[in-house]
Amino acid sequence: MAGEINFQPIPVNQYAKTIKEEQANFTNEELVRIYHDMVVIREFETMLNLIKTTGEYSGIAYDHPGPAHLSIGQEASAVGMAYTLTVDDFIFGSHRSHGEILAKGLSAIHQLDEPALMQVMESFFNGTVLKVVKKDFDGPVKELARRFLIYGTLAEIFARETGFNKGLGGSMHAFFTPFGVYPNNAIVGGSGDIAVGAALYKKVNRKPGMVVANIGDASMACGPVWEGISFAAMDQFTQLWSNEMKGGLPVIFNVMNNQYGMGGQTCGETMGYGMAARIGAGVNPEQMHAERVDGYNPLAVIDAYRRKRQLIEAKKGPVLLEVLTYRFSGHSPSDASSYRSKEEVEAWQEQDCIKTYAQSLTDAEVASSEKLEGIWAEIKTLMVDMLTLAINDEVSPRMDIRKRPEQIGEMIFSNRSVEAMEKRQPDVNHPLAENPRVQQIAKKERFAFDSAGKPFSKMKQYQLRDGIFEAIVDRYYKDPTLVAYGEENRDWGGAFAVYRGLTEALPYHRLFNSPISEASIIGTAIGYAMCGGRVIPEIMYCDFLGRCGDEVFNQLPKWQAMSGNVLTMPVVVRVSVGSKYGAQHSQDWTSLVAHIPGLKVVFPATPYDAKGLMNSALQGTDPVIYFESQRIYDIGEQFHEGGVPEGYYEIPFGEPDIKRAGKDVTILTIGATLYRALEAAKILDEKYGLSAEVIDARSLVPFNYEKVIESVKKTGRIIVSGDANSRGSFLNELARNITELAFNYLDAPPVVVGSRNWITPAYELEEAFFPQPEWFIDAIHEKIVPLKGHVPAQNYTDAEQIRRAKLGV
Ligand SMILES: Cc1ncc(C[n+]2csc(CCOP(=O)(O)OP(=O)(O)O)c2C)c(N)n1
Ligand SMILES: [Mg+2]
Repeated sequence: MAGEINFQPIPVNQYAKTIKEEQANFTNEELVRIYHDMVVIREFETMLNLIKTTGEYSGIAYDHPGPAHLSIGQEASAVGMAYTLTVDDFIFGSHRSHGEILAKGLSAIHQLDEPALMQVMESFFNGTVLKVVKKDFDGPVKELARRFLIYGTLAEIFARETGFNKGLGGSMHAFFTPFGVYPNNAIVGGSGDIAVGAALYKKVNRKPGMVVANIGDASMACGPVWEGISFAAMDQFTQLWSNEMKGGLPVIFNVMNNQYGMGGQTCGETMGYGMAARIGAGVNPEQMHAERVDGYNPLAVIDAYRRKRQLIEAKKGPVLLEVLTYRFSGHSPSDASSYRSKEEVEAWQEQDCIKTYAQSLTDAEVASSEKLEGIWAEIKTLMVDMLTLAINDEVSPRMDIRKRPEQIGEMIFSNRSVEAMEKRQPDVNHPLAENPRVQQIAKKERFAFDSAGKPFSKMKQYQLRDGIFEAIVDRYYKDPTLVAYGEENRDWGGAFAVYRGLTEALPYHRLFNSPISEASIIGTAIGYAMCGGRVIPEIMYCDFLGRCGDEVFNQLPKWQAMSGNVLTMPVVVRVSVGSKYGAQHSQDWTSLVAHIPGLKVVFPATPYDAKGLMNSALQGTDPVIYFESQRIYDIGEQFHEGGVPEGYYEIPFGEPDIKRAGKDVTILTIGATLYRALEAAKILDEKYGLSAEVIDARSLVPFNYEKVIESVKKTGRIIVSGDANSRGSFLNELARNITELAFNYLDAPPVVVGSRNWITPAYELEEAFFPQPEWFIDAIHEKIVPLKGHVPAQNYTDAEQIRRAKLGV
């Protein structure tokens, strides 16, 4: 049917109240407080700027080699954003968020009463930060808290252990959750999807407050921002989620539009939207309630937040707010700002938000200029005091990595065992026993073979997908915070029928379909976990990991340590390794994630292991990449005597498992290759009289080498195999470590039998690509011990190895 889409006007700088008019909404004290908070930010960053550019502040010399991305000029936008937010409202930010930390912190200090503030300060890192700022200070609690905020942030920037994140976050990532300040992100746009996950957490778990994603104008071109917006704007929140869950996500995308990326102008030079608020028009019928406000007037921003909060509380989020501002500081103190004219900067300085606001206060006789100057002078003294403390190596030491060299290593994982992230009744649709899938599984054979050793039919066998399902459904009934989502997770039954039955068991808000948006699937899961929830995001095919590269490589693994262990990250990412669908749907990228510090990586190949490892993953508090192979979703349990237990059990991460005992050669496998290795073992036994011990790695990270070394001690020979293409793979990592650790027991160097360094070809050609049983025999013959009468089909000679490497294939 012919028609047209109609858009609503998007308000631009509509605020026009005078201070006199605003005196109806603010006390004079509050109006002065706004000035105070802006000056705190200005002075804090002026101090950093001077330290970076001249090496001193107020006669105090200091060398800070790390970053200091300053927002001098933007103070009104930060204070306006934070002023009305409560401690239950969370903010996320960017690489340039010192101002937001301070503004939100000062807002929290203003709102919390003295006992609550003391409680926060006393409990944070057992009072370590408090101890520093309390010494020789006997002023009021609110002032103590202000010292605490400024010092904690500054010490963090200077990488001191007394900083808010033990010095592991630093300038671009500092945050302080007790005041509702959540991670700031050095990856431009990184908060775009993470913040949405925090809003999802609040909604699903009925937590008060909303979430603000503070992002730069240049981040409007970033994938995670678009994907976060798309996720937040899904119609299902209003159309499919029911009862109290019905309604939009409580999230505001706050674009701090200072009109520049690093040097590129986002208005025209590097973008085409003109005004960032325009973007809202295309997203949903509500146009995200988009609006541009004057970020040079704190009262205009506060006014917008008061109005937008009503929308959020009426469950009409998401909201897009463009806060127009300007920073006098370049990208960093070393930026000479050659891309903008002196006249432009000066014109904005003329309008300086602090100067203009101060003028309006004195004009309206809210405060005298002497009073305002006095406030500034007092803040300067405060900065001098906090700087003095923060650079004093005795009161503000760095982590003593000489004394405790493993300290950072100890912070990479939280390694906790937590049944439920919160104690309360989980939302479920029926008792587990009534679930159709549970009833169907009850009729299955939990061991693949009958008493005569004959396999049951595939339909009858309890399959690997059943093992994953059992662990997940069990956790759903234990942990009320658990949610799972991804593409086709709900009515489809999950992409590979793993979730069949979950739809009946769970309301929409605990299991739902996401947009086809891998960055937001993982990014929102990260935000969800940061706030205290447990989550299973799913990536339908391993090959799609590239679409969430930043989230998987930069965000998920790092925040536990970067937070100084303030955060945990109970995120179990299910990743399915494809088969049959060619080059973009069949890659095994275990090696990519195993390379990244901070991720645990497992790849079960049997139903027993699948259930036990999933139970461990879901009992833990660390990010886990849980690989599944589409080749074996329907495989039955062939190894664990008595079959897969019905009850709960855990398989510890990192423990390889001997699937076939032998004495002549060890074959260590990752994932579904196990079954090809077992076929090879059979051939070796029957044709060549060699007994192979087959070990299933099960985990990649962590990994305990002891069992493998024990095996090599016995066999003196080892093949390492998996479906990853061999160059740069984890298979090589295993081989190298085994060489080192078992050198004295080896008769030949460990041999890697991986996939070829090619594209994965069509299913019909796969046997030329993935390790086949005969490849093991060929490799043994060529590299380990000649097998009598064997004529290899694969070329495992050294010359061939060199030739392939030369060609890069
Ligand atoms: C993914 C990514 N790309 C590039 C950079 C380098 N970089 C740091 S800040 C910046 C400009 C960001 O501009 P904007 O989002 O407008 O924030 P602003 O710096 O103006 O506050 C760039 C390109 C980065 N940190 N992350
Ligand atoms: Mg910018």
